[in-house]
Amino acid sequence: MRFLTAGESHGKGLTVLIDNFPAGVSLLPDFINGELFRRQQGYGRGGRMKIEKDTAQLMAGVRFQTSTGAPIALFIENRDFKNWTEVMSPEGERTEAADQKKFIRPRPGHADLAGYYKYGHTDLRDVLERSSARETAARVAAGAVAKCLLKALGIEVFSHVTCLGGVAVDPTTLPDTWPALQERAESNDLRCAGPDAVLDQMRHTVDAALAEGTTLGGDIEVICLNVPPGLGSYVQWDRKLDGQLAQAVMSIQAVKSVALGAGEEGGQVSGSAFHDEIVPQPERQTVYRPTNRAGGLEGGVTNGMPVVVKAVMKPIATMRKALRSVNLETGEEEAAHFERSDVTAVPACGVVCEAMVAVVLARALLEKFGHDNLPDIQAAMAQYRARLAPEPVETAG
Ligand code: EPS
Repeated sequence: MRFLTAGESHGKGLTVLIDNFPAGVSLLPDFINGELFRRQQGYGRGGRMKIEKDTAQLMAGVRFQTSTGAPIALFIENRDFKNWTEVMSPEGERTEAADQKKFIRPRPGHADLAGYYKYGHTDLRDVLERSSARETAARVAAGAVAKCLLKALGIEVFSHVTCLGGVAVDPTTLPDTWPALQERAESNDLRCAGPDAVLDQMRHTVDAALAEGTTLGGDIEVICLNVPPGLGSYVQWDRKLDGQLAQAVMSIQAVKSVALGAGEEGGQVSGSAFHDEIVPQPERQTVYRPTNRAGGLEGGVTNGMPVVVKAVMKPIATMRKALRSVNLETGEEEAAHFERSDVTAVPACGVVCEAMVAVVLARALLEKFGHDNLPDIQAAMAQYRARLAPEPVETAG
């Protein structure tokens, strides 16, 4: 299974094509649109989200809310396009309006300068439009389709924000069960499971950044429950699932760092402190892992513990208080380009991370259990799980 996206931030819309998705999976439009809605929320979003109301039109590969095994196509309209028709028209000639929206002062941290070098664009709008995080709506639609498959196989994926603009949640204050953590994160506009005081501090920090004309990044944790052991492989570098997860999450706009479990601490502690011991659980004739610092993967293979992926999103590169840049036509120093943007999109980025993780897990499951139709996949998975039974006990940590 793979997916591709097409579409510009202020173009007609976003197209998603999902190939090699099995038949027989229930794909409810309300669920897909609910995922798109989740991505549009979040404290610190800018004016654009008041214009858009993302909905995915199911264009192909789905009949009566069930996948047919044919390629799936979805389309998400950009409502804002009606304000940009003269600037973004694929069919018309270049207009004066397009020239007015042209910019040549690359934003540090954005793809502007790199895209200028690579594609030879003389109007950096041609870079901005495709590199924009608007494209993440398409990823979330693909992720929603992947989640439908995961759900049919009993696997759950959710996320929470653990730090925003330097305001970090003390992990000891988080709810102590996964359902409680998920519920707490879904209940607020920061998608954060920390206490109210921390949420207030985060909102205050966002307000201050808005006033100052700057932007904020943050940290996200994605958790996947009931993932069977044995997805991915250690036998070849490109089959390692940890590497595939890292690539998928790192490819999200503005993500600059990805870790699995406690991976970032690995350089600071000894092996005795880092690794998750394997202890017998005789009453269930299986093993128990008292900790999950590996984040559910050892050797690039899932080990039966929750898969935990951590991502860091850098602050958004479009800032009212612009950094130094260069006018690419004159070569003179000028402030970087600014146009309407978000102060932060970290809560939304959590939903995008879930989507990318869901796609990678779905792909790994299909590789292991077959691609054709859901009942066959479920039967293959049940047989595998029966061979392993009883499986390792999932820990909470
Ligand atoms: C983005 C800039 C803003 C964001 C946009 C990503 O858009 P605009 O320039 O139209 O205000 O709102 O995000 C989305 C449209 C979205 O759906 O997430 C950018 O330059 O990356």
